[in-house]
Amino acid sequence: MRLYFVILLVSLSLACEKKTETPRSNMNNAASNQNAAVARTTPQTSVPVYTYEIVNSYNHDSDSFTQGLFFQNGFLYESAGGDGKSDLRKVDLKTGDVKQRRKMESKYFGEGATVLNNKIYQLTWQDGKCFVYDLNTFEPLFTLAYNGEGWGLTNDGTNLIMSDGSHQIKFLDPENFRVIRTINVFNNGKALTNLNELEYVKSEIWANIWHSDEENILGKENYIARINPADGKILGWIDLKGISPDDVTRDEENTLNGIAYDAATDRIFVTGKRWRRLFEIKIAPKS
Ligand SMILES: [Ca+2]
Repeated sequence: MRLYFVILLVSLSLACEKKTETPRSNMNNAASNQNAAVARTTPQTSVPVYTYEIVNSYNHDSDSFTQGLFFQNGFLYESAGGDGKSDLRKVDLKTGDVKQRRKMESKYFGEGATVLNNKIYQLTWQDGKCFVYDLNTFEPLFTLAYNGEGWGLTNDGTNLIMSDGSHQIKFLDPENFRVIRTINVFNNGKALTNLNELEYVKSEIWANIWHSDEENILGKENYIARINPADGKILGWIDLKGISPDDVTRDEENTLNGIAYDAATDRIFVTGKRWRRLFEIKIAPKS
């Protein structure tokens, strides 16, 4: 009788553990799991933490699995991921309406995107292809190839800057995707993996970190890392805790992802996967 009771207790506790495990979809996790644990660390005390203020809030397509975001000539551009649902879109900021769209072939999963010299570059997650389109017409111009996964993409006006789910960021020749140099991002000496959507903001690389809501760098918050493009050093953290709690809790894959900077007006926009809103924010040091 006692043995039966012990077995029952063990079974119950195993069942409970299983239930509390976080189930994850296969979206964007292939390159991350191996190193996911190393990102769980405490913040460097010397690295400043910034908080945010919402300046404006706009509609965002809650069906768009945001993987790439940038701003150009008054419009927002977005690369949406998802199997059979991926596309590239030009969006009216004020209304959230899609003004122009190019669907990807259903076999491709759209990832990071950026514009350089009037060409839009759009990564794919696991197909090793970067599609290049004319900024105005969305007509395909050529296709570039790379090894490994494609996650985030931005540029510094000369080179493309790409993340692949690891702690590395590569600078690439926009003509042929040749790797010009690579920087490694460490936090307290440990690789900061899962670098995701990117944005080049005033000579810094800003990076979303996939599932930063589950990591322990700033507690369980959503945050952006500010990275020095010269050496990969972390210059600061932007803590976006609570910016869109409803979207984040609606589905655990609705992570903060998407940073766009409008240099012409010095505005910063952020959103997330399948979020209902896109926010213009200002940041300030956290007291
Ligand atoms: Ca971006």
